[in-house]
Amino acid sequence: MKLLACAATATLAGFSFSFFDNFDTENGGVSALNYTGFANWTVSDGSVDLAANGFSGLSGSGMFVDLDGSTSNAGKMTSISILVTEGVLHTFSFDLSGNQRGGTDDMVNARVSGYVDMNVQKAPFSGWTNHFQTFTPTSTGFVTISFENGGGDNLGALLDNVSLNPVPEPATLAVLGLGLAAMRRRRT
Ligand SMILES: [Ca+2]
Ligand SMILES: [Ca+2]
Ligand SMILES: [Ca+2]
Repeated sequence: MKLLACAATATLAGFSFSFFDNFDTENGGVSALNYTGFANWTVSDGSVDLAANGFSGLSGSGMFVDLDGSTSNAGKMTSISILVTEGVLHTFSFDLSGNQRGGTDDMVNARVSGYVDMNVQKAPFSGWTNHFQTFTPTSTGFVTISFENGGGDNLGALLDNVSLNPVPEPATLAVLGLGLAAMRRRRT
């Protein structure tokens, strides 16, 4: 029985992987057109720009991403692989701003492979807003996050603060696991 309790604890404490990126350490804090040097992302099918605080009057965001780069072909950003656990509620969240330069509304497709497929429309001069969706994986394994701006006028919606986390947070789950183990011990 004691062995079983330990196994339960280990499983619950195993939901420790989470993803967060605010882009603030990219490229030494310097803007870059058609940037591909991301720590956690690859860019395909076009380009994106890395933008710094002060870009088009935006402040307080550190670095962020213009989802339509400077090659007249908006790129697709795909994250590194992220481990998700079967049956555990996860929250996928990101901040998106209008392009702050004009033109038509931008349409952004945001995905977590296999689980989330969101389309967000951003008016050019709309400010930062948070978007999120929860999902429960049907199997334990790796997923990727992706963002793709429609069009190719070099004026893309702006992206920051991307996260994917289990709910509740890993620390809470570990405590829960310990509590469960204690309950089982008391029962024997
Ligand atoms: Ca940032
Ligand atoms: Ca651009
Ligand atoms: Ca655009």
